Amino acid sequence: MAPVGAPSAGPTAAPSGTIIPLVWDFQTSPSYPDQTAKVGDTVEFTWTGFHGVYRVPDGTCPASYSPNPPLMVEVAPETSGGAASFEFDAPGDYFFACQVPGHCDGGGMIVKYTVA
Ligand SMILES: [Cu+2]
Repeated sequence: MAPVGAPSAGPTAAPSGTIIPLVWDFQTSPSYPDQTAKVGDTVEFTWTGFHGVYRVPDGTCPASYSPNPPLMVEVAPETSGGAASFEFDAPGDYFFACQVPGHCDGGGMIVKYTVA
């Protein structure tokens, strides 16, 4: 799981931004439409099939998935049903793909967030 929220600032600490839910599943259109978010927001992926979440460097489906921070990071391993969160801590473009073989290229499971 990716780090989420403020690091142990006390029981009253709350996320500074908005939680953005995203249903993470195969797309019938080529892929997800581009999304926007603000610094401090957290995208919350949820899925019911066999999927995972990987931060990838750009809008291209990688040929293979292996960690190479900060732009290649496993946000969540492949699991049958699950949830994962990622907080946007800086402006920029963020891309996430499903690392299950065929799900990015064949299933449209890649999404872009432009964070300002
Ligand atoms: Cu998948």
